[in-house]
Amino acid sequence: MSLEHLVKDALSLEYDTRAESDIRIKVVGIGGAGSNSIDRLSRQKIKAEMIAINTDKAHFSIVNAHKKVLIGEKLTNGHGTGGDPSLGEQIAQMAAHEVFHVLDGADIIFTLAGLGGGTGSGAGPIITEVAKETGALVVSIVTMPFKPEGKRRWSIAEQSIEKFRGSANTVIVLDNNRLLEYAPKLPVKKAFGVMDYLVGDIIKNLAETVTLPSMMNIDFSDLKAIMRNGGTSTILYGEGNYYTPQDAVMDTLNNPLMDIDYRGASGALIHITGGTEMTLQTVYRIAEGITSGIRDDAEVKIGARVDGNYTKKLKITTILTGVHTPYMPNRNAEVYQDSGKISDLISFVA
Ligand SMILES: Nc1nc2c(ncn2[C@@H]2O[C@H](COP(=O)(O)OP(=O)(O)OP(=O)(O)O)[C@@H](O)[C@H]2O)c(=O)[nH]1
Ligand SMILES: [Mg+2]
Repeated sequence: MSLEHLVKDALSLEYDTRAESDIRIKVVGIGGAGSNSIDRLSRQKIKAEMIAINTDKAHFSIVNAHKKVLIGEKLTNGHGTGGDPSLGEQIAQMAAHEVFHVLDGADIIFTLAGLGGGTGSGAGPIITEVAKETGALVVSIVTMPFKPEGKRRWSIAEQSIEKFRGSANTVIVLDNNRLLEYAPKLPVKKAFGVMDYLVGDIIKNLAETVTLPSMMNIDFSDLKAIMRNGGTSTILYGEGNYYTPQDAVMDTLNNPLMDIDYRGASGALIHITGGTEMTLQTVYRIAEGITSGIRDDAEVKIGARVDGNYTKKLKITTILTGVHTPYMPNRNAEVYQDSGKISDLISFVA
């Protein structure tokens, strides 16, 4: 029996497009790097309130944001913490009340910080805790410093991740060093720009799949289910040609933005952007390819969006939750020892 007529009739029906949902999103950048991220994100047309919180008054003059909140002025005279996370922590505790009022009223709050300094690393986890107290789902996105910045910064960053883990629902860790491997010739400022663009893109994808009608939506409750106890997470990113999706899947699995073994991941949020030619079958095949690389019992949600700029192209971003990270030995999900090749795992993707 052919379904040709059924499919044709069904497709000719006009459905009401889903109304935009009223999920409220706030994105909060903490410290210098966090505020720079907010500035760059402000240009990406994300449907969210953009807030920069910093101890460094002068830095605000180069930052675009809906709100700028200076904290700790009495202690630092508006000059930053000079790389002292315990000062950053103390300042955030003193400002908690004010920060609560700025953050209150959102369904999802993203807190962003570059780790290694005093404000993002010290104040970041406290502000994230305050965000949680407002009742919102809180996802922190933090970046590890560049290795040449020195061991001290790296160790501040490691300690800070632990604290973020204690306060956020999910902490997405990205490593600036990975970025240099993929784009070694970029000057540092441009490399930061690429990382921030990716962070913005992830937030934008998530915001759009939960708020705008998509080819395949992720409901806010789905997002919550995966992110509520996401632990440490990271992002895989890949792109490719629509007609060879296996290459895009391979690219994605080969591009974790943190040095991790992700095969033990407990959850995956896969987001696919493609042109108008994109079919559900391709979306599912891609998702299958990605999830074949992780645990069978992992919770998986898929979102897909058609974007006119992606004709014949594909972009895949995947948030993997509950991953093992070398930054926090002995504190994580089981480590997978299996050393099977990724290419074997995804060979069935057409
Ligand atoms: N993603 C991104 N990371 C940055 C940027 N600028 C600096 N970083 C990284 O973020 C780390 C923390 O630096 P800052 O954000 O300047 O420090 P801070 O949190 O303001 O702390 P103090 O100035 O010491 O109070 C650095 O070690 C860099 O690795 C940026 O524009 N974007
Ligand atoms: Mg600073």
